[in-house]
Amino acid sequence: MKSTTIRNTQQLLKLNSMMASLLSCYASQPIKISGLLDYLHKHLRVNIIIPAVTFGLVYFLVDPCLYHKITSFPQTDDSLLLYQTSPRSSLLVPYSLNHDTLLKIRSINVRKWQQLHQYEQEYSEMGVDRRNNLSLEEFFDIYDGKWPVLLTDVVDKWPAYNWTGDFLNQHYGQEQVVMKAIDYHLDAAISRVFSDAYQISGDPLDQDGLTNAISLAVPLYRFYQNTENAHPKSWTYVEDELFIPMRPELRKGIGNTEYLQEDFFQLFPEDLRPWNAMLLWGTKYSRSSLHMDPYNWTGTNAVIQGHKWWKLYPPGQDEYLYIMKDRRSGFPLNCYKYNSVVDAFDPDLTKYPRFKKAVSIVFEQLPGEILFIPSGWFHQAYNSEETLAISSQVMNRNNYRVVLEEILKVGDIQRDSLPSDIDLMSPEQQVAMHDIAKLSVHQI
Ligand SMILES: *[C@@H]1O[C@H](CO)[C@@H](O)[C@H](O)[C@H]1NC(C)=O
Ligand SMILES: *[C@@H]1O[C@H](CO)[C@@H](O)[C@H](O)[C@H]1NC(C)=O
Ligand SMILES: *[C@@H]1O[C@H](CO)[C@@H](O)[C@H](O)[C@H]1NC(C)=O
Ligand SMILES: O=C(O)CCC(=O)C(=O)O
Repeated sequence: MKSTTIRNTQQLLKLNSMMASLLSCYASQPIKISGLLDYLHKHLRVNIIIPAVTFGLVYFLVDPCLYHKITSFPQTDDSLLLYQTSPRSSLLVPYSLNHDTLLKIRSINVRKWQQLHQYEQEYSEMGVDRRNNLSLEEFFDIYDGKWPVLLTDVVDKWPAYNWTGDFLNQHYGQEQVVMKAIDYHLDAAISRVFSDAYQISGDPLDQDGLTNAISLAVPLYRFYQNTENAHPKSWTYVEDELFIPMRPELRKGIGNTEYLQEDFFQLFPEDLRPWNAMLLWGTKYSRSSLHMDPYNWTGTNAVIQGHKWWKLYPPGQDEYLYIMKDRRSGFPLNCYKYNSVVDAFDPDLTKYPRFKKAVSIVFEQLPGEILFIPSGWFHQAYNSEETLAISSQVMNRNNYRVVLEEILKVGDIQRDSLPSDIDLMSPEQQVAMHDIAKLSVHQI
């Protein structure tokens, strides 16, 4: 029998994975730490001695994937209890993200990182932190899937950080792009300025809450010629998902980012995988709609040039946001589309009074910064000057459950077509099972 005395945090952290697998054996009942230690002793033949002084740290041992099961940590001497809410969340039953639980997990992790940093680190609870040299572990613990963050030392390493409007116009001016246009006197102005445009969509209902918007396909130079002509109620915005991915020389301009390396979307068959480098080039005053990203994924937005203002709404405020009902993305692997009818940067509070109650965090993003928007947060961007940016997304350990639920919820894949042992599989295996999506989609 091995005997180990835990003397410091480092050693405690090493026990992490062992404790995690043990905890998963104990669904839905409170566990006494002493019970766990007995278990370790009996089944794994290890004797772990945890001196009282480190005892309070035991809760750091729990694997992040299991945190969602734990709702509170009453911390008293040796009867430290780990309360678990429910058996491991099952793909076979409906699920929805619980922001309060995520905040609890975050606050536990905050204590862990403050101890590791000798309490120097401040974490914002009302706004957004700007971070550099952030370790992957701290990123996953504190921010990813839980709270937005701006990283300041990622984009400056991408060749794309050198892109300018001139460069894009010179090389791609004749190429077609998808552009949103807003104008008070829409038809006249748009057809005057963009005479060679063709309209992709002119139904204001399709424009996600922005008044008088249409979507056009135009040669890029047409947009570029008019970037100076923007007004608060008349502006244009290139929002093109395919422009960069279709051009390998541009795609190469976006660096591999360690924070985006774990991406389960790559496990989807290629024709179901979302495009992951959207060109966002807007004039002053241009903006996105207030929306949730497809599959409620974790979105990223890298500003190359210009300044972007953001309003981000923590999850759980649907009742204040006037979300359009029954809309779908129409992607090969379909999902619901959650878009608000409210323009958060110019809200009509007479028409949408409940919107007053919605709580958001508001901040400015500077060139060279990349923003991570956690799963489940409604958001809207506003370009306070001409701004060039690239957005992307990720599915990883911290949000795959949300993404899979959004896929299952639409019903193109029948929940009961999933193998009954799917909950025993690793997250990667669970995601890869959605390959059967291909079959379902094509059969329908
Ligand atoms: C995705 O977002 C919508 C809109 O807020 C919400 O109703 C839904 O529950 C979310 N999905 C999950 C799986 O949490
Ligand atoms: C970045 O963080 C690591 C520890 O995570 C540290 O060793 C290194 O010195 C830091 N680098 C800079 C430039 O701050
Ligand atoms: C940007 O361009 C400058 C000048 O051509 C070059 O020195 C630099 O390495 C480039 N930066 C990146 C990230 O490619
Ligand atoms: O920069 C913007 O306009 C916001 C883009 C965005 O939110 C998105 O691509 O989902």
